[in-house]
Amino acid sequence: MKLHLFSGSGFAWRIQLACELKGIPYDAAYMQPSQENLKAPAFVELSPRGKVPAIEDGALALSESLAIMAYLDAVHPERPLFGTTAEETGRIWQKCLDFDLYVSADFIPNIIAPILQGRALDESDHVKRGAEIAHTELAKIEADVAASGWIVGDNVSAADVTLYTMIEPVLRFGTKPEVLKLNLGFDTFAGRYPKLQNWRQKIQDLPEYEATYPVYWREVDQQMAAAS
Ligand SMILES: N[C@@H](CCC(=O)N[C@@H](CS)C(=O)NCC(=O)O)C(=O)O
Repeated sequence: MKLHLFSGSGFAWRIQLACELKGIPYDAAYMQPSQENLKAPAFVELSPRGKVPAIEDGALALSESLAIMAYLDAVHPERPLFGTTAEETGRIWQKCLDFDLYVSADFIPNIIAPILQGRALDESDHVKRGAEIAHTELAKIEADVAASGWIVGDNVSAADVTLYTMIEPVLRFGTKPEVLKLNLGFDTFAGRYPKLQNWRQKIQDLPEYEATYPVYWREVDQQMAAAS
């Protein structure tokens, strides 16, 4: 199987995590995230909206991270990511869709994109409002973490993978030194959301996690560590 991605894409990170957790081998086809590459006809044939991730598995080309995770879970049923009972499957899908349709709809355009594109300080009211909505959503998620510490049920599932790969970019970019002055409240995440902090740690402690950490993030981390 070939996975088309660029490093730092949270949506592609989902597929890397899913593959590692399930032990599915794949070839990572990294691309530069330019519009020229993403909207090239050959890539649009694989991913009609010209977005990563996309996979090629034999004759099948598939895009949309949730669809790819569901496909992989159906082809490789061991270590299920979408539950083992009908109820669990429904609850996991509910969370995945809730995170994608509502939470990510705030995180990406209101927080991550303005910071990444260097316009957060110019659009501070917009970003602060985005952070307020984010905290309302995070508080709801915190209150709903399962007794096991996972989002649904007793095991890591697609709901954890879906949420984790959205929360990490918000925490990484929302705590950049230049945006701290906006007081977005992400630097106090651990104290504010202890269950979610514990949940982050559970994911980071998974033996499969390390191999999925975005290559580009690791390079930047190493440069920053060397400079300090
Ligand atoms: N709903 C899609 C979202 C994919 C997505 O937005 N990917 C971003 C990278 S994180 C992308 O390829 N953006 C490039 C573009 O939109 O031109 C999924 O779940 O796979």
